[in-house]
Amino acid sequence: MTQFKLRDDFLWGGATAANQWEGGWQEGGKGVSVHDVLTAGAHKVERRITPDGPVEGEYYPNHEGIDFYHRYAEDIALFAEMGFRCLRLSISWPRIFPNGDETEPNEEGLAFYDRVFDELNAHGIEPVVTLSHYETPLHLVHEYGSWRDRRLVDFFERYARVCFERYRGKVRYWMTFNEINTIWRPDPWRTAGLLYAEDEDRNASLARAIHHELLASAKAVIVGREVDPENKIGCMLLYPEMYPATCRPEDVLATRDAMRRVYFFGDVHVRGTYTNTCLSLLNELPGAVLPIEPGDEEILKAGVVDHIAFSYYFSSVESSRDDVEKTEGNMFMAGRNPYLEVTEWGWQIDPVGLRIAMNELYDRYQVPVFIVENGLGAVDVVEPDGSVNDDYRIAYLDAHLAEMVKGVEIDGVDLMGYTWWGPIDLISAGTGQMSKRYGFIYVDRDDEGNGTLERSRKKSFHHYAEIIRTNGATFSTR
Ligand code: BGP
Repeated sequence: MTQFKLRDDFLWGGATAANQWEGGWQEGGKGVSVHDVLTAGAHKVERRITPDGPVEGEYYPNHEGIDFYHRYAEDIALFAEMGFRCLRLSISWPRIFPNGDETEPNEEGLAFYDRVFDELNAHGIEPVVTLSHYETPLHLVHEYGSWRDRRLVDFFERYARVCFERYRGKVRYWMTFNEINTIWRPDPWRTAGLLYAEDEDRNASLARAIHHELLASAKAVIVGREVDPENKIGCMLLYPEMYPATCRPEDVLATRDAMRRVYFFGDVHVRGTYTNTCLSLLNELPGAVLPIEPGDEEILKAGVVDHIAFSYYFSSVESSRDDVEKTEGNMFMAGRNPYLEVTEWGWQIDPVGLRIAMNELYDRYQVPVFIVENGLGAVDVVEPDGSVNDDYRIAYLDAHLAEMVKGVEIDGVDLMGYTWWGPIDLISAGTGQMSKRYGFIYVDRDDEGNGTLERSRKKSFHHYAEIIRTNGATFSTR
C-alpha cells in the first residue's frame, strides 16, 4: 500500500504582493505602477482607476501600504516566530525598471530586495517570488498600450533576467504572472494594464495581450533555468472551483466551458501549446487572433513550467441558463450555491472545493501543485486589552487545511506547500480597504490611512505557529 504524506520540506508560509504592503511608492527611485492609480473603494465596492496618474484629493492606499518598505525586518521576525518555511512576495517591476523600458536597472530597487531576501534567508525562510503581481509600470501602459504591444515581451524578459541573475542563490522558487487568467475580466487593468477604449476591438486586443504575456512567461522560464538550473519556476492561476447548478447535461457543459478560461493558461504553461481547449474558446470570440510569429511556438514549448501555483478562495455554480443567483467572488462574480456560507464580502466558503481543485489540477497536468493563496478577509475587533480573537479565521484555516491534507494523504496529490494570503493585514486588492483583514498579525491602520501601523499578534498567530510546528499533524487522516 502506498502511503501518501505531506512532503518533509512542505512549504508552510504566507503570501503577499509588493503593491499591497510595501508602500514607499516613490522611494528608492521606484516608478509608478498600474496599482498606484487605484483609489480606495469601500465595502464590496471596487476601486476606481485614474489611468493618467494619481489625482489630487483622491486617496491611494497602496502608496503607503503597510510600510513593509521600512519595517521588513520587524515583519520577517514575526513570520519567523510563526515558524514560516517560506514567504511568498513579489518584486515590484517599477522598483527595478521605473518606466519598464530602460536598458539599465535601478540599483536602489535591486538593493532593497537584496536586504529583504538576506533577512528571510537569515531566518531560514525561503523566498517564493512572483515577478509580476499586478505591477506593470504605468509608463508601459501610456507609451505602448501595455501588453497589446509585443515589445513588452522583451522588457519583461530583461527584467526577469536581471532578477534571476541578481538573486541567484538567494531565491529558488519563482512564479511569473500572478493569476494570469484574470485577463478575462472585462477591465483587466491590474492584471495586464488594459483599459479598453469604447470603439476598440476588445477580442483582438485581448488575444494579443494573452499571447504576449504567455510568451513573456515562457521566456522568463527559459532565462531562469539558464541562469540557475536549480530554480523552480511556476505559473500562477486563479482557481475557482466550479459546479454545475444541476445535473442537466447542459449545465455540466456550461461548467466545463467556464473552466476553459482557467485551463487555457494551465495548458499553455504546462503543455507548451495552445490546445484545442484554448482554441475552441478563442473561436467563440470574433476577431481574437493570436499574433503568433515564427519561433513563438518553440518558445512556448521550451518555456514550460515546473509546477502550478494557484489561489483558491471560493467556488461558483454554473448554468447554461441565466437562472443562477450571483454573489461576489475573487475578481469574478460567482453563481450562488445554497449549500455554502459566504464571507462578509460575499465570497463562498468551500473547503471541500480546495481538495477538488488540487485534484483537478494534478490529474490534468501531473506536475506538482502549490497553494499560494487562500484566506479569509474579515472585519476584526480589537479588544480593550489589544487582543484580536479571530476564531472565524482559525475555523476557516482549519477547515481548508483538513481538506488539503486529505488531498495529499488520501488522494496523493503532489503538493509543494501552502501559503496563507495576507499573513499580516495589508491593502485589499479588490477594494483597497484595510478593514478587509486577512492577517495573523494585526496592523493598526484604517481605510482612510489613519493609525500607527503598529503590529500585534492575533489569536490565529499562535494557532498557525502550532500547525507549522507540528507539520499539520492535527489534520492527518491517520
Ligand atoms: C488575489 C490576489 C491578491 C489578493 C487576494 C485577495 O486575487 O492575487 O493580490 O488581494 O486575491 O483579494 P482581495 O484583496 O480583493 O480581498
